[in-house]
Amino acid sequence: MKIGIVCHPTMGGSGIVATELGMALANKGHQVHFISYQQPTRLRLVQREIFFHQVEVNHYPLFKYPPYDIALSSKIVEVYKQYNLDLVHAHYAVPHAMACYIAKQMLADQGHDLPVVTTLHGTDITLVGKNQNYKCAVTFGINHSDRVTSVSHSLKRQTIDTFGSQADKISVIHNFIDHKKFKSGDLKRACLADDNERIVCHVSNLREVKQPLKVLEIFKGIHTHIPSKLFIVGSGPEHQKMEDYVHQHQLEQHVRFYGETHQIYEILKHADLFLLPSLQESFGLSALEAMAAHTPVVASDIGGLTEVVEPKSGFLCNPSATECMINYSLQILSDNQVLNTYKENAYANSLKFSLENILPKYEAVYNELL
Ligand code: GMT
Repeated sequence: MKIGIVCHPTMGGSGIVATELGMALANKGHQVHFISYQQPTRLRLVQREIFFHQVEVNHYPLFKYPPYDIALSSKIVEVYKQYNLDLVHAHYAVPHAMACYIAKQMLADQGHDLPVVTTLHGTDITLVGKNQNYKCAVTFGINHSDRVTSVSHSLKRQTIDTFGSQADKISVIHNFIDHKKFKSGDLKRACLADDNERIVCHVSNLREVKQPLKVLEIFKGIHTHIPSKLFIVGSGPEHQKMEDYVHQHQLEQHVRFYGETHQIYEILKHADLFLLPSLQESFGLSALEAMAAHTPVVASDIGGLTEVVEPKSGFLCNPSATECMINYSLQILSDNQVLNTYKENAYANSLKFSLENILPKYEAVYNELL
């Protein structure tokens, strides 16, 4: 198949899923065309069947907001015609579902049919999409996609509740992980922490919705009882507040900020615990990545996390329940045998979301449209 993938290219779950999906499809022999304003962060282009098409936006003094969506639609049309695409797959409804619809209509005008699949990732529904400024357009984009997939049952329910979408229009396809990624890398644990220390980890784009300051509070509670280090991977608007907290509580020797590193799998491989106290999380890809690296998870009991983190591979608490998260963390970290059991369970749980299990579900959706 010849598949166009439209995604947000920078760090963020939806772009990562789109990129990993595209690369996996190319590995299976499909031709994949990424269309975005920048090359997706995790995309490796050195493969015959992977193409990247950059959307250029012209700046003109008249435009306070350069019209990206129109440029994107035009680029989709151009790529469709040049490569004879079988379909286009939009990741994150805003603005991609609408841009794909416009491309579909432009092509229809010229006698072509471009099937559109839209995957809903989370904040495109729960935060941005339901905002009154976008809601009407997002509803339209979802309703006019040929197929819609959602990364969790929880997100599907929220989409139906918020946008009145038809239940049978949305297929749940959970996010996935390529377990082979954890087999490479030679970073030694001794480079990260002392033998007697536990390693706690958090990966996100450090926005308020992830409660990164709560991560620090929980870590402080853990560290009072068990010598440990906290590794923060990612960057975002809450970063400075986190640095201030670390300074105020004299945690400089114990908390390390790695920024947007590509060594995320190597770091996760050595972690003993992953914290994700988010206020909203339609899936929680970072929690799945942690579990695939044998790292148990303490997270919020909300959204898709309840589908991803099964009992025995971690604990879920109310997002505001700091003490609950500290206590469960201590329960996992206090005893080597308990920790090892949780590590094995976390890995076993992650296998349900393996690339091998999930990829055929996307291919089945595509096949229905051909
Ligand atoms: O919130 C983020 O980290 C970014 C956002 C995105 O779309 O890039 O993530 C959403 O999509 C991810 C991939 O499907 C999910 O794993 C995240 O749970 C989801 N984030 C939220 O729902 C807050």
